[in-house]
Amino acid sequence: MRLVSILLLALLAAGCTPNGTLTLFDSFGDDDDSAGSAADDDDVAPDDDDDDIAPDDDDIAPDDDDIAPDDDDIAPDDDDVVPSDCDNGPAGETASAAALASALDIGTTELVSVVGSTQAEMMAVRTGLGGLCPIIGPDVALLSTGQVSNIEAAQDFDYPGTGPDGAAGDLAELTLLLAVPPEASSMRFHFLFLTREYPEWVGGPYNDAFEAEVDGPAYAGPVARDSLGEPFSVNSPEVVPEVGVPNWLTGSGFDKDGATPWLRAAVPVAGGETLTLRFWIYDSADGIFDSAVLLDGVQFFAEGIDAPTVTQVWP
Ligand SMILES: [Ca+2]
Ligand SMILES: [Ca+2]
Ligand SMILES: [Ca+2]
Ligand SMILES: [Ca+2]
Repeated sequence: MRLVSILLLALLAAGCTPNGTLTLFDSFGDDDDSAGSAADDDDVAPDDDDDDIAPDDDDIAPDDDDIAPDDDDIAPDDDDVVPSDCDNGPAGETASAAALASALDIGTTELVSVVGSTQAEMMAVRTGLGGLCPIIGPDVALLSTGQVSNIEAAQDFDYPGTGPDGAAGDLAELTLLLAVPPEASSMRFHFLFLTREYPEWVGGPYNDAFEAEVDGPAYAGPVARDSLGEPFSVNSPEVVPEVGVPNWLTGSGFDKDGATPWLRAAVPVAGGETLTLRFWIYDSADGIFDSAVLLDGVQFFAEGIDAPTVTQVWP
């Protein structure tokens, strides 16, 4: 049995304040700034080249930078993907399944019913986790294979006696019955998977996983699969220690571990029908080294798609 690793984090004050989280999303803006910096670097090049042709080439680079924001504008909700602020409110609070549905930005006309994990301490509504901010609206839903109150302290939690090595009990889930708007042809939701199994147990048996499935008339089956076609786990290529944003996991409790960027799953839906959307996350092989998932922004769109997709939306 593995030793429980209790990582006592010194929560950096900057990482727990709006300023700290602003830093992260300023960094999102900094991506554009970085591109601008690159253009600035290019600006140096033309001077070195001291001919007219090179500056013309460099003019192309800023134009490329302009294209990136334009791409973001293509998806109407991507404008919402850049919150201006995120306040890491009080940690340690659990929440009802209904509160989680609200954090998922599901309208009252769309929510038929919601059922959460039997372990309330494995679910929470958060306004942020460390420097990670919501994608849509002021808050996110959090599911954990441990106690949500201990996440930022990197304290793993095993629910003993509930199955082999306790693993069977370390399951958190949220099941939503949704009424699809009549004009909708696709549904999207956003997720960010974090696991303390990274990197020690890559390729090992402790592949905690986040899964999602939809059961509806237009599509029934798994959604939110990784690039290998598998549930998101420590073995997913998308689980990484860094995404190019400094200190992106600072204060989350997963500082020394790995996570995915914010990803967006899309799935075909049938307008006017109802569907079941289920999220669940679980420890594998034993109940320790917890994993968690942030869920946000369940939205319907008129745009039709042929099959489920996953797209990175941040950074
Ligand atoms: Ca939200
Ligand atoms: Ca780890
Ligand atoms: Ca685990
Ligand atoms: Ca656990």
